[in-house]
Amino acid sequence: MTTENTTRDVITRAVRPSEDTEGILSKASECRGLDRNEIEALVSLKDGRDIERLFETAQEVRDRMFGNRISVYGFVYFSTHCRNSCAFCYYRQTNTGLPRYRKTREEVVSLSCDLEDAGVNLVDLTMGEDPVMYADGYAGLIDMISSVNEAVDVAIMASPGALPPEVFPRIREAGADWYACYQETHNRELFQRMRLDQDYDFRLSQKAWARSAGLLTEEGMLTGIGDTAKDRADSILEMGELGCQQIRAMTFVPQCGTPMQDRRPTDSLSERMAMAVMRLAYPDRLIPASLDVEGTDGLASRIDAGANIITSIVPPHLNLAGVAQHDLDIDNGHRSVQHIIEMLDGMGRKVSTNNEYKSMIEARRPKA
Ligand code: SAM
Ligand code: MD0
Ligand code: SF4
Repeated sequence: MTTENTTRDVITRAVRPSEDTEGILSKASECRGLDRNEIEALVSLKDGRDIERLFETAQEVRDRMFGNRISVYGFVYFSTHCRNSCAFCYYRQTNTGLPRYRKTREEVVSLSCDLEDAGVNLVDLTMGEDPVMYADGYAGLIDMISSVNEAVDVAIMASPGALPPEVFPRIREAGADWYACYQETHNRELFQRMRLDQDYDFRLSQKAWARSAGLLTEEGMLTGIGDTAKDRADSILEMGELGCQQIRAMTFVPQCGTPMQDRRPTDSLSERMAMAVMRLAYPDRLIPASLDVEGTDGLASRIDAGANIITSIVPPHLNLAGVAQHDLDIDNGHRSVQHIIEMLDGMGRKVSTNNEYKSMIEARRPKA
């Protein structure tokens, strides 16, 4: 028998009966990690009771690692201009006729201070690959990060798109703690259909370059883009093996004016199962529940999938957009820090203090 056959046999056997699921989950609940076949078996679960057990085990492991503390990230999408044309993204360059904005440094600093005062643990400075911010050797981007860093004491994440290697030390020196850049899929062929005209290896290398500069890194995958269970298992493994301290899944939300606008929206089950499997395979990683897919209605189910971070908190009435959900729950105040703190309270959970959050990231920060 070839190795390939053996592997396939193991996968088929592992996926089948619930006893096997229980076996995998009890190994996972002891934080002994998961191998490739076990990861694929768990993301492939179909039986409702098995899936419930998966979520319960993910919660147990999360609570053991992080107690009842959840950290909260404010989202500042400060420029919606972009030179790229990702097939899934509303802000792709060729989607003309939508209102775009670029906030000034003063606006971004003031927004970040407001988020800090409201109680976030981190400010995520996100933009499209905006040529204006990239001009003059990325001067606008670096200036934005260092201006926010001078004004706030909370952690900073930069989500500025793919950069050349030499820019990462400057991002770190400007004061960023984190660099986020999502591959979306680790299936090269699917990547090419999603991130049109972008280089797979260049994007994957971002995380290694960032880490060498002493930045914490976040990697992510999309579900509902034509991915199979095997693709999702591959992504979970690759994201873990890359050593990214924060890893995520988000369900694709179809966007008007894009080549994927007529795709049937999928529910969030695959996303939540992927999150739960990440939690079991990599117990100490930070895993976000994004409000950018189903708004606050989707919060509890993502906490129940093992998340320990809430992202895409957006203050109301400041004309800031989400990425996948441009306006859902923003101006009604549901994505405000205060409302999220109240929701967490109702779930018997507390927002991390900034000291707690800082010691959590210090323990994980790579050496430059
Ligand atoms: N422009 C930078 C980049 O692409 O890396 C940073 C921001 S980008 C807008 C952040 C992420 O939002 C993407 O990597 C993708 O995972 C997610 N996203 C964008 N459009 C989405 C959609 N329609 N549905 C779900 N997630 C989406
Ligand atoms: C989120 N809309 O967390 C944000 C975004 C970028 N670092 C994060 C995808 O859902
Ligand atoms: Fe631009 Fe990011 Fe949207 Fe791609 S996902 S089109 S890089 S903003």
